[in-house]
Amino acid sequence: MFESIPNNVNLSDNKRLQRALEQWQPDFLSWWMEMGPEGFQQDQIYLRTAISVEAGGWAHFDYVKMPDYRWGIFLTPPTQDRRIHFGDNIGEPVWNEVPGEFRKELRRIIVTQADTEPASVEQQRLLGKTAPSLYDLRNLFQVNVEEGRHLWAMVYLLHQFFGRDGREEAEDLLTRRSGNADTPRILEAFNKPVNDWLAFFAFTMFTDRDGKYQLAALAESGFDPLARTTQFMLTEEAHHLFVGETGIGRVVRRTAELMRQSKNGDVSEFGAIPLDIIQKYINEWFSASLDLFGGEDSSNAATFFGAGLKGRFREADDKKYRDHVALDDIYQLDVPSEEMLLKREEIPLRRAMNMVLRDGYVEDCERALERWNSILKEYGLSEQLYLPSQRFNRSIGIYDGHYFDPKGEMISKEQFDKSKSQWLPTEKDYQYVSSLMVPVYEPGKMASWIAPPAKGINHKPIDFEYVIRAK
Ligand code: BYC
Ligand code: FE
Ligand code: FE
Repeated sequence: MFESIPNNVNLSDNKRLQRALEQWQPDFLSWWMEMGPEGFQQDQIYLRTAISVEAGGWAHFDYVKMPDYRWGIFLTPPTQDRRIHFGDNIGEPVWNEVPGEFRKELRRIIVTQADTEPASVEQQRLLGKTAPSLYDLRNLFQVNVEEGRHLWAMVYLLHQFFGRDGREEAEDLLTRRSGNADTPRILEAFNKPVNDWLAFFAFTMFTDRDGKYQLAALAESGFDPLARTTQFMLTEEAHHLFVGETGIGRVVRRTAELMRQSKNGDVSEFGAIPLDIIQKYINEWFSASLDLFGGEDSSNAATFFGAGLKGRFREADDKKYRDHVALDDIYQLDVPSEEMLLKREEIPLRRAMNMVLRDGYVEDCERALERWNSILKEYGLSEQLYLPSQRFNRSIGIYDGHYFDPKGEMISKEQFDKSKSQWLPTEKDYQYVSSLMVPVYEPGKMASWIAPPAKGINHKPIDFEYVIRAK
Protein backbone atom coordinates (compact mmCIF):
# COMPACT_ATOMS: atom_id res chain seq x y z
CA MET A 1 0.00 0.00 0.00
CA PHE A 2 2.86 2.37 0.81
CA GLU A 3 4.19 2.34 -2.71
CA SER A 4 1.01 4.28 -3.36
CA ILE A 5 1.98 7.20 -1.14
CA PRO A 6 4.25 9.34 -3.29
CA ASN A 7 7.04 10.61 -1.08
CA ASN A 8 10.66 11.66 -0.89
CA VAL A 9 11.18 10.71 2.75
CA ASN A 10 12.21 7.09 2.14
CA LEU A 11 8.96 5.80 3.48
CA SER A 12 9.70 2.24 2.34
CA ASP A 13 12.78 2.11 4.63
CA ASN A 14 11.10 3.72 7.61
CA LYS A 15 9.02 1.00 9.26
CA ARG A 16 8.06 3.09 12.28
CA LEU A 17 6.66 5.92 10.19
CA GLN A 18 4.98 3.44 7.87
CA ARG A 19 3.15 1.85 10.77
CA ALA A 20 2.02 5.20 12.12
CA LEU A 21 0.73 6.31 8.73
CA GLU A 22 -0.85 2.92 8.13
CA GLN A 23 -3.01 3.53 11.19
CA TRP A 24 -3.84 7.07 10.25
CA GLN A 25 -4.56 6.71 6.52
CA PRO A 26 -7.94 4.91 6.82
CA ASP A 27 -9.08 7.51 9.35
CA PHE A 28 -8.06 10.26 6.96
CA LEU A 29 -10.03 8.60 4.17
CA SER A 30 -13.16 8.23 6.24
CA TRP A 31 -12.82 11.86 7.32
CA TRP A 32 -12.49 12.79 3.63
CA MET A 33 -15.59 10.82 2.66
CA GLU A 34 -17.58 12.34 5.50
CA MET A 35 -16.30 15.93 5.46
CA GLY A 36 -14.79 16.35 1.99
CA PRO A 37 -16.60 17.67 -1.12
CA GLU A 38 -20.14 16.31 -0.98
CA GLY A 39 -21.66 14.67 -4.02
CA PHE A 40 -18.60 14.50 -6.30
CA GLN A 41 -16.50 11.65 -4.96
CA GLN A 42 -17.24 9.38 -7.92
CA ASP A 43 -16.59 11.97 -10.63
CA GLN A 44 -13.46 12.26 -12.74
CA ILE A 45 -11.70 15.54 -11.95
CA TYR A 46 -8.89 17.00 -14.03
CA LEU A 47 -6.41 17.47 -11.18
CA ARG A 48 -2.81 18.31 -10.59
CA THR A 49 -0.96 15.83 -8.38
CA ALA A 50 2.48 16.28 -6.83
CA ILE A 51 4.44 13.12 -7.64
CA SER A 52 7.99 14.33 -7.02
CA VAL A 53 9.90 17.48 -6.07
CA GLU A 54 11.73 17.68 -9.41
CA ALA A 55 10.89 20.65 -11.60
CA GLY A 56 7.62 19.70 -13.26
CA GLY A 57 7.16 16.65 -11.00
CA TRP A 58 4.91 18.50 -8.64
CA ALA A 59 2.48 19.38 -11.39
CA HIS A 60 1.26 16.18 -12.98
CA PHE A 61 -2.21 16.66 -14.56
CA ASP A 62 -4.75 13.92 -15.15
CA TYR A 63 -8.32 12.84 -14.46
CA VAL A 64 -8.73 11.29 -11.00
CA LYS A 65 -11.52 10.46 -8.63
CA MET A 66 -10.88 12.45 -5.48
CA PRO A 67 -10.75 9.49 -3.07
CA ASP A 68 -8.03 8.03 -5.35
CA TYR A 69 -5.96 11.21 -5.19
CA ARG A 70 -2.39 10.27 -4.24
CA TRP A 71 -1.80 12.43 -1.19
CA GLY A 72 1.97 12.46 -0.90
CA ILE A 73 4.70 13.55 1.49
CA PHE A 74 7.24 15.89 -0.02
CA LEU A 75 9.98 18.01 1.43
CA THR A 76 12.12 20.42 -0.51
CA PRO A 77 15.56 18.72 -0.70
CA PRO A 78 17.95 19.69 2.12
CA THR A 79 20.56 22.39 1.74
CA GLN A 80 24.11 21.35 2.69
CA ASP A 81 25.29 22.77 6.00
CA ARG A 82 22.21 24.90 6.53
CA ARG A 83 22.45 27.16 9.61
CA ILE A 84 19.89 28.87 11.78
CA HIS A 85 19.89 32.38 10.36
CA PHE A 86 17.97 34.44 12.92
CA GLY A 87 17.22 34.75 16.61
CA ASP A 88 19.29 33.69 19.62
CA ASN A 89 20.78 30.57 18.03
CA ILE A 90 21.95 32.30 14.88
CA GLY A 91 24.88 30.54 13.21
CA GLU A 92 24.23 27.14 14.83
CA PRO A 93 23.51 24.16 12.56
CA VAL A 94 19.78 23.65 11.92
CA TRP A 95 17.96 20.97 13.92
CA ASN A 96 17.03 17.70 12.28
CA GLU A 97 15.34 16.47 15.42
CA VAL A 98 13.01 18.40 17.69
CA PRO A 99 15.11 20.44 20.14
CA GLY A 100 13.88 19.42 23.59
CA GLU A 101 13.60 22.95 24.97
CA PHE A 102 11.25 24.04 22.16
CA ARG A 103 9.22 20.88 21.81
CA LYS A 104 6.05 22.42 23.24
CA GLU A 105 6.25 25.49 20.99
CA LEU A 106 7.00 23.46 17.86
CA ARG A 107 4.20 21.05 18.52
CA ARG A 108 1.81 23.92 18.95
CA ILE A 109 2.89 25.69 15.76
CA ILE A 110 2.62 22.49 13.73
CA VAL A 111 -0.77 21.53 15.17
CA THR A 112 -2.14 25.04 14.59
CA GLN A 113 -0.92 25.02 11.00
CA ALA A 114 -2.23 21.48 10.46
CA ASP A 115 -5.66 22.25 11.87
CA THR A 116 -6.40 24.93 9.27
CA GLU A 117 -6.00 22.48 6.36
CA PRO A 118 -8.87 20.05 7.05
CA ALA A 119 -10.89 22.95 8.47
CA SER A 120 -10.92 24.69 5.10
CA VAL A 121 -12.04 21.49 3.35
CA GLU A 122 -14.93 21.25 5.81
CA GLN A 123 -15.90 24.87 5.26
CA GLN A 124 -16.04 24.32 1.50
CA ARG A 125 -17.68 20.93 1.38
CA LEU A 126 -21.04 21.96 -0.08
CA LEU A 127 -19.81 24.50 -2.62
CA GLY A 128 -19.59 22.01 -5.48
CA LYS A 129 -23.37 21.91 -5.60
CA THR A 130 -23.52 25.54 -6.72
CA ALA A 131 -20.36 25.94 -8.83
CA PRO A 132 -20.62 28.73 -11.44
CA SER A 133 -18.77 26.61 -14.06
CA LEU A 134 -16.89 23.33 -14.52
CA TYR A 135 -13.65 25.34 -14.52
CA ASP A 136 -14.48 26.70 -11.06
CA LEU A 137 -15.72 23.33 -9.84
CA ARG A 138 -12.38 21.80 -10.75
CA ASN A 139 -10.46 24.61 -9.07
CA LEU A 140 -12.46 24.13 -5.87
CA PHE A 141 -11.56 20.43 -5.82
CA GLN A 142 -7.92 21.18 -6.63
CA VAL A 143 -7.76 23.45 -3.61
CA ASN A 144 -9.54 20.82 -1.48
CA VAL A 145 -7.24 17.90 -2.34
CA GLU A 146 -4.16 20.08 -1.85
CA GLU A 147 -5.36 21.23 1.57
CA GLY A 148 -5.75 17.51 2.25
CA ARG A 149 -2.12 17.03 1.22
CA HIS A 150 -1.07 19.91 3.48
CA LEU A 151 -2.67 18.00 6.33
CA TRP A 152 -0.59 14.95 5.34
CA ALA A 153 2.52 17.14 5.30
CA MET A 154 1.95 18.24 8.90
CA VAL A 155 0.88 14.78 10.06
CA TYR A 156 4.16 13.44 8.67
CA LEU A 157 6.00 15.85 11.01
CA LEU A 158 3.84 14.86 13.97
CA HIS A 159 4.30 11.13 13.34
CA GLN A 160 7.97 11.27 12.55
CA PHE A 161 9.14 13.66 15.26
CA PHE A 162 6.63 13.74 18.13
CA GLY A 163 6.14 10.08 19.04
CA ARG A 164 2.95 9.16 20.84
CA ASP A 165 1.92 12.80 21.42
CA GLY A 166 2.24 13.36 17.70
CA ARG A 167 0.05 10.37 16.87
CA GLU A 168 -2.62 11.63 19.27
CA GLU A 169 -2.50 15.10 17.77
CA ALA A 170 -2.83 13.56 14.29
CA GLU A 171 -6.00 11.75 15.38
CA ASP A 172 -7.42 14.92 16.94
CA LEU A 173 -6.93 16.73 13.64
CA LEU A 174 -9.56 14.38 12.21
CA THR A 175 -12.02 14.80 15.09
CA ARG A 176 -12.28 18.56 15.46
CA ARG A 177 -14.89 20.07 13.12
CA SER A 178 -15.16 23.53 11.63
CA GLY A 179 -17.93 25.51 13.30
CA ASN A 180 -18.76 22.78 15.82
CA ALA A 181 -19.65 24.26 19.22
CA ASP A 182 -18.01 21.42 21.20
CA THR A 183 -15.00 20.55 19.04
CA PRO A 184 -14.24 23.63 16.95
CA ARG A 185 -11.16 24.22 14.83
CA ILE A 186 -8.39 26.14 16.60
CA LEU A 187 -8.38 29.49 14.79
CA GLU A 188 -11.53 31.53 14.48
CA ALA A 189 -11.57 32.19 10.72
CA PHE A 190 -11.70 28.43 10.22
CA ASN A 191 -14.97 28.17 12.08
CA LYS A 192 -16.77 30.74 9.93
CA PRO A 193 -19.22 29.46 7.34
CA VAL A 194 -18.20 29.70 3.68
CA ASN A 195 -21.63 29.27 2.18
CA ASP A 196 -21.39 30.85 -1.24
CA TRP A 197 -18.84 31.31 -3.99
CA LEU A 198 -18.16 34.97 -3.27
CA ALA A 199 -17.20 33.88 0.24
CA PHE A 200 -15.06 31.09 -1.26
CA PHE A 201 -13.18 33.56 -3.45
CA ALA A 202 -12.78 35.97 -0.52
CA PHE A 203 -11.52 33.07 1.60
CA THR A 204 -8.95 31.90 -0.96
CA MET A 205 -7.94 35.52 -1.58
CA PHE A 206 -7.56 36.63 2.05
CA THR A 207 -7.39 33.54 4.27
CA ASP A 208 -5.25 31.32 2.04
CA ARG A 209 -2.98 34.34 1.73
CA ASP A 210 -2.44 34.25 5.48
CA GLY A 211 -1.38 30.67 4.75
CA LYS A 212 1.20 31.93 2.28
CA TYR A 213 2.73 34.28 4.86
CA GLN A 214 2.62 31.82 7.76
CA LEU A 215 4.12 29.05 5.62
CA ALA A 216 6.83 31.39 4.38
CA ALA A 217 7.67 32.35 7.97
CA LEU A 218 7.89 28.65 8.89
CA ALA A 219 9.98 27.92 5.78
CA GLU A 220 12.71 29.99 7.51
CA SER A 221 12.59 27.72 10.56
CA GLY A 222 15.67 26.34 12.25
CA PHE A 223 13.78 23.04 12.58
CA ASP A 224 14.80 21.87 9.13
CA PRO A 225 12.03 19.30 8.44
CA LEU A 226 9.42 22.01 9.10
CA ALA A 227 11.23 24.49 6.87
CA ARG A 228 11.48 22.01 4.01
CA THR A 229 7.89 20.79 4.33
CA THR A 230 6.38 24.26 4.36
CA GLN A 231 8.64 25.38 1.52
CA PHE A 232 7.14 22.69 -0.67
CA MET A 233 3.58 23.53 0.44
CA LEU A 234 4.12 27.06 -0.86
CA THR A 235 4.37 25.76 -4.44
CA GLU A 236 0.76 24.58 -4.20
CA GLU A 237 -0.44 27.62 -2.29
CA ALA A 238 0.13 29.93 -5.26
CA HIS A 239 -2.77 28.34 -7.13
CA HIS A 240 -5.15 28.85 -4.21
CA LEU A 241 -4.33 32.55 -4.16
CA PHE A 242 -4.77 32.68 -7.92
CA VAL A 243 -8.25 31.16 -7.58
CA GLY A 244 -9.24 33.78 -5.00
CA GLU A 245 -7.77 36.84 -6.63
CA THR A 246 -8.95 36.07 -10.16
CA GLY A 247 -12.27 34.81 -8.78
CA ILE A 248 -13.11 38.17 -7.22
CA GLY A 249 -11.63 39.86 -10.30
CA ARG A 250 -14.08 37.99 -12.53
CA VAL A 251 -17.01 38.91 -10.31
CA VAL A 252 -15.91 42.55 -10.46
CA ARG A 253 -15.58 42.33 -14.25
CA ARG A 254 -19.07 40.92 -14.69
CA THR A 255 -20.55 43.54 -12.37
CA ALA A 256 -18.69 46.36 -14.15
CA GLU A 257 -19.86 45.15 -17.55
CA LEU A 258 -23.49 45.10 -16.39
CA MET A 259 -23.23 48.45 -14.59
CA ARG A 260 -22.43 49.92 -18.00
CA GLN A 261 -25.45 48.22 -19.56
CA SER A 262 -27.98 48.99 -16.88
CA LYS A 263 -29.74 52.37 -16.93
CA ASN A 264 -29.65 53.00 -13.19
CA GLY A 265 -26.44 51.10 -12.43
CA ASP A 266 -28.35 48.40 -10.54
CA VAL A 267 -26.92 45.05 -11.57
CA SER A 268 -29.26 42.91 -9.49
CA GLU A 269 -31.83 42.94 -12.30
CA PHE A 270 -29.25 40.99 -14.35
CA GLY A 271 -28.44 38.52 -11.58
CA ALA A 272 -25.04 40.00 -10.78
CA ILE A 273 -23.49 41.05 -7.47
CA PRO A 274 -23.55 44.80 -6.68
CA LEU A 275 -20.19 46.38 -5.84
CA ASP A 276 -21.29 47.32 -2.32
CA ILE A 277 -21.89 43.65 -1.49
CA ILE A 278 -18.47 42.73 -2.90
CA GLN A 279 -16.98 45.45 -0.68
CA LYS A 280 -18.73 44.03 2.38
CA TYR A 281 -17.32 40.57 1.70
CA ILE A 282 -13.86 42.12 1.37
CA ASN A 283 -14.37 43.86 4.72
CA GLU A 284 -15.52 40.65 6.36
CA TRP A 285 -12.76 38.34 5.14
CA PHE A 286 -9.89 40.81 5.29
CA SER A 287 -10.63 41.58 8.95
CA ALA A 288 -11.15 37.90 9.86
CA SER A 289 -7.87 37.02 8.16
CA LEU A 290 -5.93 39.77 9.98
CA ASP A 291 -6.94 38.04 13.20
CA LEU A 292 -5.04 34.97 11.98
CA PHE A 293 -1.75 36.78 12.45
CA GLY A 294 -2.30 36.80 16.23
CA GLY A 295 -1.89 39.79 18.49
CA GLU A 296 0.00 42.91 17.39
CA ASP A 297 2.06 42.75 20.55
CA SER A 298 2.83 39.10 21.20
CA SER A 299 5.20 37.35 23.56
CA ASN A 300 4.57 34.10 21.66
CA ALA A 301 5.85 35.76 18.51
CA ALA A 302 8.96 36.96 20.35
CA THR A 303 9.59 33.44 21.67
CA PHE A 304 9.12 31.83 18.25
CA PHE A 305 11.54 34.29 16.65
CA GLY A 306 14.12 34.18 19.42
CA ALA A 307 14.12 30.38 19.36
CA GLY A 308 14.67 30.38 15.60
CA LEU A 309 11.39 28.54 14.97
CA LYS A 310 9.55 31.16 12.91
CA GLY A 311 11.26 33.90 10.92
CA ARG A 312 10.13 36.91 8.95
CA PHE A 313 8.97 36.73 5.33
CA ARG A 314 12.09 35.79 3.31
CA GLU A 315 14.27 36.36 6.37
CA ALA A 316 17.27 34.77 4.65
CA ASP A 317 16.97 36.47 1.26
CA ASP A 318 15.45 39.90 1.71
CA LYS A 319 18.22 42.48 2.00
CA LYS A 320 15.95 44.82 3.95
CA TYR A 321 16.62 42.83 7.14
CA ARG A 322 20.05 43.94 8.25
CA ASP A 323 19.80 42.66 11.78
CA HIS A 324 18.66 39.05 12.12
CA VAL A 325 18.83 39.03 15.90
CA ALA A 326 16.27 41.84 16.20
CA LEU A 327 16.94 42.70 19.82
CA ASP A 328 17.70 46.40 19.34
CA ASP A 329 14.88 47.59 17.12
CA ILE A 330 11.40 48.80 17.98
CA TYR A 331 8.07 48.83 16.16
CA GLN A 332 5.60 51.71 16.41
CA LEU A 333 2.05 50.76 17.10
CA ASP A 334 -1.13 52.84 17.48
CA VAL A 335 -2.66 51.51 20.66
CA PRO A 336 -6.24 52.40 21.69
CA SER A 337 -6.58 54.14 25.03
CA GLU A 338 -9.57 54.53 27.31
CA GLU A 339 -10.37 58.03 26.09
CA MET A 340 -11.28 56.79 22.61
CA LEU A 341 -7.88 57.87 21.36
CA LEU A 342 -5.01 56.12 19.69
CA LYS A 343 -1.64 56.50 21.31
CA ARG A 344 1.56 55.73 19.46
CA GLU A 345 3.63 53.28 21.44
CA GLU A 346 6.95 51.63 20.84
CA ILE A 347 7.27 47.89 21.33
CA PRO A 348 10.37 45.74 21.03
CA LEU A 349 10.64 44.41 17.48
CA ARG A 350 10.58 40.75 18.47
CA ARG A 351 7.21 41.20 20.13
CA ALA A 352 5.93 42.80 16.91
CA MET A 353 6.87 39.94 14.59
CA ASN A 354 3.19 39.19 13.89
CA MET A 355 2.86 42.79 12.69
CA VAL A 356 5.99 42.62 10.56
CA LEU A 357 4.59 39.55 8.80
CA ARG A 358 1.15 41.13 8.51
CA ASP A 359 2.53 44.33 6.96
CA GLY A 360 3.80 42.30 4.01
CA TYR A 361 0.45 40.53 3.78
CA VAL A 362 -1.45 43.81 3.67
CA GLU A 363 0.81 45.13 0.90
CA ASP A 364 0.16 41.95 -1.04
CA CYS A 365 -3.60 42.45 -0.63
CA GLU A 366 -3.29 46.09 -1.76
CA ARG A 367 -1.80 44.88 -5.04
CA ALA A 368 -4.88 42.72 -5.69
CA LEU A 369 -7.17 45.65 -4.89
CA GLU A 370 -5.32 47.74 -7.47
CA ARG A 371 -5.86 45.05 -10.09
CA TRP A 372 -9.60 44.86 -9.33
CA ASN A 373 -9.85 48.64 -9.45
CA SER A 374 -8.14 48.71 -12.81
CA ILE A 375 -10.95 46.45 -14.12
CA LEU A 376 -13.49 49.05 -12.95
CA LYS A 377 -11.49 51.77 -14.71
CA GLU A 378 -11.34 49.70 -17.87
CA TYR A 379 -15.16 49.96 -17.95
CA GLY A 380 -15.02 53.71 -17.38
CA LEU A 381 -16.39 53.46 -13.86
CA SER A 382 -15.26 55.80 -11.09
CA GLU A 383 -16.21 53.43 -8.23
CA GLN A 384 -13.32 51.87 -6.35
CA LEU A 385 -12.96 48.96 -3.97
CA TYR A 386 -10.69 49.32 -0.93
CA LEU A 387 -9.26 47.47 2.03
CA PRO A 388 -10.77 48.52 5.36
CA SER A 389 -8.49 49.79 8.10
CA GLN A 390 -6.58 47.08 9.96
CA ARG A 391 -8.39 48.22 13.10
CA PHE A 392 -11.84 47.54 11.68
CA ASN A 393 -13.88 44.59 13.01
CA ARG A 394 -11.12 42.83 14.91
CA SER A 395 -11.50 40.06 17.49
CA ILE A 396 -7.85 39.35 18.29
CA GLY A 397 -5.17 41.72 19.54
CA ILE A 398 -5.09 45.30 20.75
CA TYR A 399 -8.14 46.50 18.79
CA ASP A 400 -10.43 43.76 20.09
CA GLY A 401 -13.10 45.27 22.31
CA HIS A 402 -12.85 48.67 20.61
CA TYR A 403 -14.86 49.90 17.65
CA PHE A 404 -13.61 51.44 14.43
CA ASP A 405 -15.15 52.38 11.13
CA PRO A 406 -13.60 51.04 7.90
CA LYS A 407 -11.45 54.19 7.69
CA GLY A 408 -10.00 53.35 11.09
CA GLU A 409 -11.70 56.14 13.09
CA MET A 410 -12.50 55.06 16.61
CA ILE A 411 -16.25 55.10 17.24
CA SER A 412 -18.61 53.95 19.97
CA LYS A 413 -20.27 50.55 20.05
CA GLU A 414 -23.61 52.28 19.37
CA GLN A 415 -22.24 53.97 16.27
CA PHE A 416 -20.76 50.68 15.11
CA ASP A 417 -23.99 48.76 15.59
CA LYS A 418 -25.93 51.47 13.79
CA SER A 419 -23.69 51.41 10.70
CA LYS A 420 -22.67 47.77 10.69
CA SER A 421 -25.14 46.84 7.97
CA GLN A 422 -23.37 49.24 5.57
CA TRP A 423 -19.97 47.69 6.25
CA LEU A 424 -20.51 43.97 6.69
CA PRO A 425 -22.80 41.57 4.82
CA THR A 426 -26.33 41.40 6.25
CA GLU A 427 -28.62 38.38 6.24
CA LYS A 428 -30.31 39.96 3.24
CA ASP A 429 -27.00 40.29 1.39
CA TYR A 430 -26.14 36.65 2.08
CA GLN A 431 -29.58 35.62 0.91
CA TYR A 432 -29.27 37.63 -2.27
CA VAL A 433 -25.85 36.17 -3.09
CA SER A 434 -27.09 32.71 -2.23
CA SER A 435 -30.08 33.17 -4.57
CA LEU A 436 -27.60 33.58 -7.45
CA MET A 437 -25.74 30.38 -6.63
CA VAL A 438 -27.17 28.00 -9.21
CA PRO A 439 -24.88 25.29 -10.59
CA VAL A 440 -23.63 25.58 -14.16
CA TYR A 441 -22.10 22.27 -15.25
CA GLU A 442 -22.09 22.70 -19.03
CA PRO A 443 -18.50 23.00 -20.34
CA GLY A 444 -17.56 26.62 -21.10
CA LYS A 445 -20.76 28.14 -19.65
CA MET A 446 -20.64 30.61 -16.72
CA ALA A 447 -23.22 31.65 -14.12
CA SER A 448 -24.81 35.08 -14.56
CA TRP A 449 -22.72 36.77 -11.86
CA ILE A 450 -19.20 35.94 -13.02
CA ALA A 451 -17.08 36.61 -16.11
CA PRO A 452 -15.17 33.74 -17.76
CA PRO A 453 -11.51 33.30 -16.80
CA ALA A 454 -8.81 34.69 -19.10
CA LYS A 455 -7.64 31.16 -19.89
CA GLY A 456 -8.12 27.53 -18.92
CA ILE A 457 -6.04 25.22 -16.72
CA ASN A 458 -2.80 23.67 -17.98
CA HIS A 459 -3.25 25.11 -21.51
CA LYS A 460 -6.66 23.50 -21.88
CA PRO A 461 -9.45 25.62 -23.36
CA ILE A 462 -12.01 27.24 -21.07
CA ASP A 463 -14.71 24.90 -22.38
CA PHE A 464 -12.65 21.79 -21.57
CA GLU A 465 -14.56 19.16 -19.60
CA TYR A 466 -12.72 19.72 -16.32
CA VAL A 467 -15.11 17.48 -14.43
CA ILE A 468 -16.70 14.39 -15.95
CA ARG A 469 -19.79 13.60 -13.92
CA ALA A 470 -20.35 9.94 -13.07
CA LYS A 471 -23.55 8.62 -14.64
N1 BYC B 1 -8.04 32.60 16.74
O1 BYC B 1 0.43 35.66 21.14
P1 BYC B 1 -0.80 35.83 20.32
C1 BYC B 1 -3.49 28.36 6.29
C2 BYC B 1 -4.60 32.92 20.61
S1 BYC B 1 -3.59 29.73 7.34
C3 BYC B 1 -8.07 32.01 17.96
O2 BYC B 1 -1.23 37.19 20.04
P2 BYC B 1 0.48 34.22 18.44
C4 BYC B 1 -4.63 28.03 5.47
C5 BYC B 1 -3.21 32.36 20.71
O3 BYC B 1 -3.18 30.98 20.42
C6 BYC B 1 -2.07 29.73 8.27
N2 BYC B 1 -7.10 32.17 18.89
O4 BYC B 1 -0.72 35.02 19.00
C7 BYC B 1 -5.43 29.03 4.92
C8 BYC B 1 -2.79 32.71 22.12
O5 BYC B 1 -3.31 31.77 23.03
P3 BYC B 1 -2.58 31.54 24.47
C9 BYC B 1 -2.12 28.93 9.55
C10 BYC B 1 -6.04 32.93 18.56
O6 BYC B 1 0.56 32.92 19.17
C11 BYC B 1 -6.54 28.70 4.17
C12 BYC B 1 -3.50 34.02 22.38
O7 BYC B 1 -4.58 34.07 21.44
N3 BYC B 1 -0.83 28.83 10.13
O8 BYC B 1 -2.48 27.71 6.28
O9 BYC B 1 1.67 35.07 18.32
C13 BYC B 1 -6.84 27.37 3.90
C14 BYC B 1 -2.57 35.19 22.21
O10 BYC B 1 -2.00 35.05 20.93
C15 BYC B 1 -5.94 33.56 17.31
C16 BYC B 1 -0.47 29.36 11.32
O11 BYC B 1 -1.27 29.95 11.99
C17 BYC B 1 -7.00 33.37 16.39
N4 BYC B 1 -6.98 33.96 15.16
O12 BYC B 1 -0.03 34.02 16.93
C18 BYC B 1 -6.04 26.37 4.44
C19 BYC B 1 0.96 29.19 11.73
N5 BYC B 1 -4.79 34.28 17.29
O13 BYC B 1 -1.11 31.38 24.21
C20 BYC B 1 -4.94 26.69 5.20
C21 BYC B 1 1.14 28.67 13.12
C22 BYC B 1 -4.19 34.10 18.47
O14 BYC B 1 -2.89 32.77 25.27
N6 BYC B 1 0.52 29.53 14.13
N7 BYC B 1 -4.93 33.30 19.25
O15 BYC B 1 -3.25 30.27 24.96
C23 BYC B 1 1.14 30.60 14.68
O16 BYC B 1 2.24 30.95 14.31
C24 BYC B 1 0.44 31.35 15.79
O17 BYC B 1 -0.24 30.42 16.57
C25 BYC B 1 -0.56 32.43 15.32
C26 BYC B 1 -1.04 33.19 16.57
C27 BYC B 1 0.09 33.32 14.31
C28 BYC B 1 -1.84 31.83 14.73
FE1 FE C 1 -2.89 24.74 2.92
FE1 FE D 1 -4.34 26.98 0.58
